[in-house]
Amino acid sequence: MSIMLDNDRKAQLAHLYDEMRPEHLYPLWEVLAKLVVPQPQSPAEPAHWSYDTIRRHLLRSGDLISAEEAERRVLILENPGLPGQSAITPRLYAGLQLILPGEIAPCHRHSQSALRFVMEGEGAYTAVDGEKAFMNPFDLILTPNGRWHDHGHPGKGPMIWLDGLDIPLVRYFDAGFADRLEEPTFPEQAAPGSTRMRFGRNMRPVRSAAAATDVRGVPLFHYPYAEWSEALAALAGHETPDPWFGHALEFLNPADGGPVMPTISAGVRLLPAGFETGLRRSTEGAVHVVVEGSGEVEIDGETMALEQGDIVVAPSWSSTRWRARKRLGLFAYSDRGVLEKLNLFKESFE
Ligand code: 1HN
Repeated sequence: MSIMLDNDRKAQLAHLYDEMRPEHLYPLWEVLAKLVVPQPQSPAEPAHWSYDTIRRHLLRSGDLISAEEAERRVLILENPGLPGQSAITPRLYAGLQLILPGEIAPCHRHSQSALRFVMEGEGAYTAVDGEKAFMNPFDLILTPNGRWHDHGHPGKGPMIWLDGLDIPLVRYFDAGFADRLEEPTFPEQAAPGSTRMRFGRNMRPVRSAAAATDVRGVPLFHYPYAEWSEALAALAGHETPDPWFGHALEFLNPADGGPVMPTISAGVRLLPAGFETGLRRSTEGAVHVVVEGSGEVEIDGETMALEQGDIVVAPSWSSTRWRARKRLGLFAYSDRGVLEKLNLFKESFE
């Protein structure tokens, strides 16, 4: 409290506080300045994980525990400013998942929404309500909330992907439910690729059973690298890069033109070799993955080197600048869609 009080009033107030505490009453004027800050002061810190380091530890865990035993064999990327919270930002979770040939990760569903961004391997799938999406490097796959999902790996070699979920956000809303299917895998409901045929080309089915399927407003769940990289490369050949984003595209939910899921937005960008962005801040907390190339990122004055597969988190209102040494391809997911819906999205450019 910044107002000046004489000792007598201070003592009387302290006495009042003592008597109020058992009644669960607390004076706002003692905490107001902490509650209403002039700008965001995220408890999350900017942080960087090298893919080689994560991969080494993840493969070691693969020697010690099976995907089925673990339910999901995942190493959580824990923000150093949020210890014990299984959070990479105050609203988002990130983890790296490993599945080995012959393994399955059993079927379950929950209120949390998830995206998978494939880091390496091929031949594994995620099944969403019984439709398999076979995964290739840098594919984006969604498991929107409430949908049954299991993973399996009939192919060869380790398969690693990034899981991005809204776990801290759902925890904050006290809105989490989950259940396990009795069977380890959901019965096959549709041929792989069926949903992409219907919704993956900016079109939607007319008068078929699929048009009426309850998919809770998020029909499409597979955005292959082969398609998004082609779109981004074409764009890069035709426009001058934006000073802060380079060439950038957001993945859309074809049903409403909004973010891929209500709680998670996702996009990709390409910075030409030698390109340096301006400084940008925003209230979105974002997790970035290096898809190709190398360079560095400066977050709140701290410079971090970037190689393929590296993962970086830029918390709300951190000041971020990217530098591409070789042509730099990035994937990112964030809570931007949530902030926009709540009229809390704000950004500034320098
Ligand atoms: C989950 O369901 C998956 O389905 C991965 O692969 C990570 C982290 C927390 C809660 C649920 C998955 C998860 C998760």
